[in-house]
Amino acid sequence: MPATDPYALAHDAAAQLASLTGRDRHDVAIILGSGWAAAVPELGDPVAQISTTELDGFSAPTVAGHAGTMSSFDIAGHSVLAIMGRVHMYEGRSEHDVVHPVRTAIAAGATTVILTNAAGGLDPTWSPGQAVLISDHLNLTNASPLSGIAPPASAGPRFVDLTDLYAARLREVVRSVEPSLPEGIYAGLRGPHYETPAEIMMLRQMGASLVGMSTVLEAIAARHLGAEILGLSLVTNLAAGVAPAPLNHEEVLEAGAAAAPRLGRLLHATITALP
Ligand code: 8IG
Repeated sequence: MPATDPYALAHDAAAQLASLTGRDRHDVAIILGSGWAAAVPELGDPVAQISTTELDGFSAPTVAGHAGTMSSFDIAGHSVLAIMGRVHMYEGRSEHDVVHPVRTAIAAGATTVILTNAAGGLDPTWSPGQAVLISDHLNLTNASPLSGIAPPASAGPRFVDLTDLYAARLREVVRSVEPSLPEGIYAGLRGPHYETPAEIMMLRQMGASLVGMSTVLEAIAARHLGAEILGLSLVTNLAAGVAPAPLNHEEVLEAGAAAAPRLGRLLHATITALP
């Protein structure tokens, strides 16, 4: 029987990951968002590859563009775990389900967590295909992965500080390989509907320049467990009212597929530049 305590479940999944991949630990984890799958071949030849459903606590994702696989790579002395198959609260999953991949990766040893996503852009000067460093977030999901069952003593206290959540140090590493990348504040909403133009106007006034349906809960859970976080958005559409045309999911997938190889090279170069 899989554990019901989410922290114990992540430890069990990490032990299964180690035995299935033959690797004791991973030190960098990348969560690949929708559209980012095509970035993976740029990371090199995987040392091991498993289906996430082989691990406790993972169930099959339901959204096109989110296949459930984990691939292990060696990049410049780092053991890197690339996780595809994010789940979202709009699929009816709990906040604990949403952050389970991140908790598993950290239980497997990851001290650096790279969270990627596809997002709507609120800056009218951006076009689809623009990559943006996340500098901070607005958690508008009305949820926290630290609610409910108390974290074990081995984790930090649940009243966790979120200053410098998206590490300035890691943003500098990325900019050392790609100086032109802009940064922005990511607003995380539950979705799955996109926003109204009035809501986008509100988010702009709140300081957001990116909007999406993931990342924020994973960032909180990763910080809670002491990992350093890098957030990268791929703008695949301009948000409602910013662009003249209505939004659709196929467009998002197409923009992701077109940009992903370049982003894969960016990830590879960034990990290579990590100390
Ligand atoms: I890709 O415009 C992508 N994901 N909420 N709004 C929200 N999520 C998104 C959007 C968007 N684009």
